[in-house]
Amino acid sequence: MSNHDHLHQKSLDLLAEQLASKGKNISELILQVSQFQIAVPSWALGAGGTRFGRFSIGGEPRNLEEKLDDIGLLARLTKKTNAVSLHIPWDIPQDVAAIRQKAADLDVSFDAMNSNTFQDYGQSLSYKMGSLSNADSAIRNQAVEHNLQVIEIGEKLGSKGLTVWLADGSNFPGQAHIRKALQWTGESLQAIYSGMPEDWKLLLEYKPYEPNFYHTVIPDWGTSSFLCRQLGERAKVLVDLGHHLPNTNIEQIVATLMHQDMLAGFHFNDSKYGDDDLSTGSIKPYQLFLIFCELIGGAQDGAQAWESISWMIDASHNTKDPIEDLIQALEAIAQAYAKALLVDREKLSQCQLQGDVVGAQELLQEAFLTDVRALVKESRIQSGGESDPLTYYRKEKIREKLIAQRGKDSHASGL
Ligand SMILES: [Mn+2]
Repeated sequence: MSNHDHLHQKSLDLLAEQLASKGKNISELILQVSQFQIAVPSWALGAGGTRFGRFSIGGEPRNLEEKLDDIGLLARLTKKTNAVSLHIPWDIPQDVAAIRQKAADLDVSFDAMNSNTFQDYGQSLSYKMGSLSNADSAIRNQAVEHNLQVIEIGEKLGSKGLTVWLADGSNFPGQAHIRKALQWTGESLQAIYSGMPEDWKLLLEYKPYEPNFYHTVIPDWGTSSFLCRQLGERAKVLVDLGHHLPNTNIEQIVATLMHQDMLAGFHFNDSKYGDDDLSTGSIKPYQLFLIFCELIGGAQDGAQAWESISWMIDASHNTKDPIEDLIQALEAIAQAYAKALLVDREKLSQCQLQGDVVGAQELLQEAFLTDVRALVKESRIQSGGESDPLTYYRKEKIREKLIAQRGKDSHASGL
């Protein structure tokens, strides 16, 4: 046993003893953490950009096959992801059977599909003035058709969901008819929903602003929720952590949506100011923990089934190696989840009943301040992953190898 392994075992034993004294079984927790898997979107594998430009990191995946290779690598190292979320038109498979086979060989499945009507890519009518909400019905129809094509591609790959994020809105007062834009969006979504297979779900994302800065057609969870209710029970609200105004209580939104069985899933990232798309857990780890507390509580209380919720990372930035960033994000999510599992929910309920504010805070802090890194590491080792994925990635010089294979100036398509 190396010194490193020895220290890990000691940390794990100590944590097991600490948790046992509070009535928690570490083996069960390890299993729960191992089972929790988070999808990775195809666009997170290349360097992102800002409106000022983009810096290549080299060795970026040049096509869908290479994107699958990168996800397969992440899956193998971390054992925390087992699915990829594709973005159409960039990820249209040329040979569906070959792509399905490659994904199966890598133990990667296809998570929810993503349509794109937030920019033009050679289609006949422009989305400059909106897509599903456009005042011109021909443009709305084209956008609906695009979503139906995305569903068709997803069906062939075995996906079970469609994520819709609309950039639609307006930049100046008077530019759009706010009520009509909402009405048209509802009708367009209805046409898309009707074209979805029976076992699919529609995940409807919201965002307060950007790229439009005066009004956004679906700015918040309430608007998304009411549109979903018009569609049917397989349409639910998708929460992207970065899609909130500063200081919004996201854990409350999660609790409210779960209370109504209306939470479709999550897009994980972190934010300092807006939709910053920073690495999950890099700015507000306590908020992430509190969100997981609501998720676990909602599932345990029977408000909404844990299995009905989709999990995905949605981050993009232009400074880090994207694979290293995803390793960090997957680790941060697993840590927040593990910590939230430690909360003594029965005691918390007692505190709430008795009005013991201090006791309630202590219970949450105690769980949050527990060092669960050995637990998360052990779950990865037991699942067959690398004990320290980041160290392995650097030691094996994987980015250097990818640059040698794919070139210094390779560009990942997707955003
Ligand atoms: Mn998102």
